[in-house]
Amino acid sequence: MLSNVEYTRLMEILLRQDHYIILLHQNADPDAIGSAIALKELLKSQGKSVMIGAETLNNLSKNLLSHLGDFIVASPTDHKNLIILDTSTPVQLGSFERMIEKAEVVISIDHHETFETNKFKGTKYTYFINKERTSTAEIIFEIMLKMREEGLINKENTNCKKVILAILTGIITDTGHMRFSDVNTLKTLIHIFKRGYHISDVDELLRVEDDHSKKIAILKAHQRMKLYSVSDFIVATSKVSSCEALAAKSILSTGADVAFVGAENGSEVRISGRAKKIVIERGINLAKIMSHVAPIIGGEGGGHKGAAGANGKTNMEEGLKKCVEYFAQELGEDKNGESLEYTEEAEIQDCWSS
Ligand SMILES: [Mn+2]
Repeated sequence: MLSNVEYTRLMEILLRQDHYIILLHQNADPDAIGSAIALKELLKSQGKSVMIGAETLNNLSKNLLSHLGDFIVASPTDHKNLIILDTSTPVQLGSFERMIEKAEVVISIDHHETFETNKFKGTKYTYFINKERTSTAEIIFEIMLKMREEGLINKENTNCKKVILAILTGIITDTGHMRFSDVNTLKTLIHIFKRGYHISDVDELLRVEDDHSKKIAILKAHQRMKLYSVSDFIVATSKVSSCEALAAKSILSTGADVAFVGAENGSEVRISGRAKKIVIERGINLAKIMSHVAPIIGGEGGGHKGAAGANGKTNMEEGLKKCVEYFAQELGEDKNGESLEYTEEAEIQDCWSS
């Protein structure tokens, strides 16, 4: 927890300057960008002008930034007052690192181990490091609570909803969707929930949309699926023009135990296989199956037990059939050296045709 002494010292320093840039580590995650958006809003409420700088953002952060209607700068500016968030070493700032040397004020707020405090000793550096916290966003939330107690938040010109959603997203992602949360995380969440917010409010922000062609490939893979029963497993095959690995993975999540998806593109044929853990535990190795199938499509194959592929030039249909055949063989050999019989399930009935 941020002690009252620490908070007072932090506010004293923060309120001294009028212009700030908040700097984040490269490939900034939602904890970094969420903390930055929230702190920017809080300082704006005190009449400060604040920018956010980050060399790159990850996809979730881009989502969060555009959803909350904020923006960043991606290259160094001539600001002299820096607030560095969620970043344990200056190198992680990328091109922004060079701003530190010319800076007059450097404030680091973080929950990581160190911000190379030995290297940066001097009056211009101030550190608020709380490695007990599961996210930087929680530290920013504490600052918000204390500012509110002191009447430092002007409700009229502060977008509280934006602050809360930014902080909530940071907490959820940095705790691995609560898996690494602790008592303090939950205490923070109780405050947030009491204000009428819930985790589902940021669900949408945490979803990165696949692009159109990927969605089509996955849906078509499902549409063209053939199903086979092999022993007690459901094997699915399908074909697409691209994204075969993604499609195979997606078919597993739909319910199949094993999926083989082929892609044919001019003179190129690729087959991707995916299998669930229960299948691998029965001694199946997809890499082995793919190396058998590869000559049929005129190429090479390999990979891992549960995720493998083959690249070739021709015969995709035949290749897919062989995948199922070899799978049945491998499964059968495991028991008595003979191939298992396998049956193709009837086509999925169209609800309107009967
Ligand atoms: Mn973090």
